Amino acid sequence: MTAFTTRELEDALTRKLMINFGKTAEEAGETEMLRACALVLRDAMALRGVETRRETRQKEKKKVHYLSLEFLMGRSLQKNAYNLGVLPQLKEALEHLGFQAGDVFELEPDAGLGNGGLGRLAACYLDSMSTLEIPATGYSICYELGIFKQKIVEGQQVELPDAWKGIGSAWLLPKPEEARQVRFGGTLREFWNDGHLHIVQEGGTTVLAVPCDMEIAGYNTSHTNKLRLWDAKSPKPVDMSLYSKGEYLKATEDEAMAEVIAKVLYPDDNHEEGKSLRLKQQYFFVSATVQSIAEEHMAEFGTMANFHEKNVLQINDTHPALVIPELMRILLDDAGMGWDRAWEITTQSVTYTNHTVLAEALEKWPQALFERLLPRVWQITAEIARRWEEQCRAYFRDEEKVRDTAVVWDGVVRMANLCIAGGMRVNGVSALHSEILKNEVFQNACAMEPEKFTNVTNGVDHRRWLAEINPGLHGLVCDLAGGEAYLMDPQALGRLDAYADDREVLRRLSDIKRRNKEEFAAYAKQQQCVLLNPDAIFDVQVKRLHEYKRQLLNVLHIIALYQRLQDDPNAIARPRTFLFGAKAAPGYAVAKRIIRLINSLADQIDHDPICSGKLQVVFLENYRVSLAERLMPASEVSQQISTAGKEASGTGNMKFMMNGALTVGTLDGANVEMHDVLGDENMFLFGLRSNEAAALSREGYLPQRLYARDPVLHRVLDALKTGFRDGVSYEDLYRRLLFGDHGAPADEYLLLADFSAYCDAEKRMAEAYADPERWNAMSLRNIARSGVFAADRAVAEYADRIWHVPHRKVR
Ligand code: 26W
Repeated sequence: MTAFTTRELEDALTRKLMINFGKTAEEAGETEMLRACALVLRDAMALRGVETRRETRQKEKKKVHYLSLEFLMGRSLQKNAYNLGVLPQLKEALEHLGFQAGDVFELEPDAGLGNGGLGRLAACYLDSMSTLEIPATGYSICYELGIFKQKIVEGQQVELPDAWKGIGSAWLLPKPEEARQVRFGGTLREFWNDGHLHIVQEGGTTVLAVPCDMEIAGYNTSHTNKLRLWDAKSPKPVDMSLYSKGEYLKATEDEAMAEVIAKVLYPDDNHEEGKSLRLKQQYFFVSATVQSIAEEHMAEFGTMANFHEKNVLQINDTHPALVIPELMRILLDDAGMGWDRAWEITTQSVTYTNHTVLAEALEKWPQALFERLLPRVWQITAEIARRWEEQCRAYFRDEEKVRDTAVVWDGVVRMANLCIAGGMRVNGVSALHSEILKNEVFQNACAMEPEKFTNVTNGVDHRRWLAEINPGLHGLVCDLAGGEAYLMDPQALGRLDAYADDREVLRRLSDIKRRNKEEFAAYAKQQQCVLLNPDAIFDVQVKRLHEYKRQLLNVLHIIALYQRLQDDPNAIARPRTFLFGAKAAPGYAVAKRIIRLINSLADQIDHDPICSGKLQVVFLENYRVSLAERLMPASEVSQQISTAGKEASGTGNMKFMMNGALTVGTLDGANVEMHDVLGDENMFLFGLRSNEAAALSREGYLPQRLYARDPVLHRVLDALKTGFRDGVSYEDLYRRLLFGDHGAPADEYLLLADFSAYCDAEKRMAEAYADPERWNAMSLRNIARSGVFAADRAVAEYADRIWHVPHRKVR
């Protein structure tokens, strides 16, 4: 391994500054220094990447291709330096050259190429795949604009564009020589030649896909994978021919269409819009990816017959589902295979992970749009659908079930069913979620092919989410759990369990948390001009804003606390600070109203002297990876309160746990498995179980009765109607809960049903906090038992049970 010394880094940085910016270190600014750091590390990783790929080729290793429309990478400088083992040297080199390392790191924009959980999961898995020495590549779109930047103006969310590439592009290596053409529209012409039916697509438009590669270094290994981001360009030469034919308008139209494809990440999380540009994005990135994988395979093996033995294509939710017909197209039209052989190879190459059960997130495309945009892929999809339907009909002999499992029905293409038909495995992301997939959402398909369905519970990169962001806690873990071994063996965290009654250890743990809270308070003051009280319990809910995640339930409870304080100013023994961070999809009006409500309530409490030093609500602007990295180490309570059955897994819950926060939560997603290792005594569970919640929704639920019967709830809901000192009424939310609107049933996510149980859980939590020794012991056990939620464990499971690729061992 080429580990740099401080001196070597200083020299390399100095040279980079001169070569790229024509400046000495004294003349250079922080931004130039940041870029120089990125370029120096990129060079080192590129060399390792070449070596990794050479060895992969030479040993003919099987490769994993991880396709995702989202990779929420966050910042890379500290991470890469850490994985390369040069973080201390880099910091020192920067200081020697007259820079503050922290200030330089802070300038790096987040690569926000994702919405939330699904995108961040992909980023954590890239780290683990490199660290476990699995030959793997991630594929996505090189969006010009990532997830929008959120500003709060007069309590409301305003979206600003996130042009991250100005500095962020320093990590990217564009490879224009490896560009691929992706074709849209046109018509098909069929002809016979040499006894074969040939099909060619004529006319339409072509878009150039230019790869921009980002190297992904593993920890404690020289194994380096890459993330390949496709940029969309107009193929100028082709368009010039249109010009000469006089089709000026068409030529410019095509150019505009080409470049708009990679313009922006769709900011909708768990809500499918059915927009044609989104389908173009999906096919653009899928086609470029499959072409590049197939070409590389052909170059190496000269045949596609063994493609499935040397490649596995993992698709992150249904967004890249077009890989199935696209791989078929290449096997049929380019490799000249027959249907059955092509189908066998495809279905042994593709594997699908589902990340949501929300009906509105299930991707469906109008057949007419599909057919017009992707004529050949449509033909193949229709044939896949026809054969699958035949198979289902023969198996079920029940038209209702045939309809349910169909890939194409009533002029609609259903992507999840396409993935089930064309994939070798289908998995959910937590035990409960996978059970719901098998027994409910995909019940019929699962009856037909039960062996296809499995579970791999999510995990998070514990090197980033513990060691890197929480150096104090990392130090404690090293002292108690056998040094840095846990970095490669997350289950070693379990050794902390033995210290749960060691007062000295618990005191250290509590000091670390205290210092982290103070640091976060200083950051919040500097960023947002809010004064956080480090003596208060830091009670945190950060995640995308969605009704099923029930930020509104959290708010209802805070209003109840506030009203109690009005009646009795001594009602709260322990000061409490409730922190929220959440982006709402720009078109999700109710979510935006909830953000405004949080800000109205925060303002009310802020201006009420009774609350001073006792109760505080803060909405943290622009929640993103780099903010989460500062917040997790300072958090004490983790709010994971989704309606049971709705949150596929959650991964924030794991990050909080690793950093010693205690969970107030429902038995949903991976909270169930957290409960398995923690027991009732180390978390604060409450509320309906998923079967109970489903039954209640099914059997007709009457929130108005709860409103009539529970005086606390009654008063809280009335406060929504009245509003707060800013004069904004939230009668719309009040009505939505009690009466429903726009076809949504009253209180669809059962907030009122869980309200009193939630208040009780919060009360138990506050009582536990009042006993610091008990609290710190619980916190320590949370950290100790979080090893199972490391991404290394999850990726090893994928490798063993789904991808069938060897890997470096983790425990
Ligand atoms: C088509 C629009 C759309 C966009 C994004 C639909 C669905 C999505 C994602 C699947 C939403 C998502 O991020 N799901 C989250 O995935 C995480 C990783 O598995 C889970 O931990 C979360 O529970 C799940 O909500």
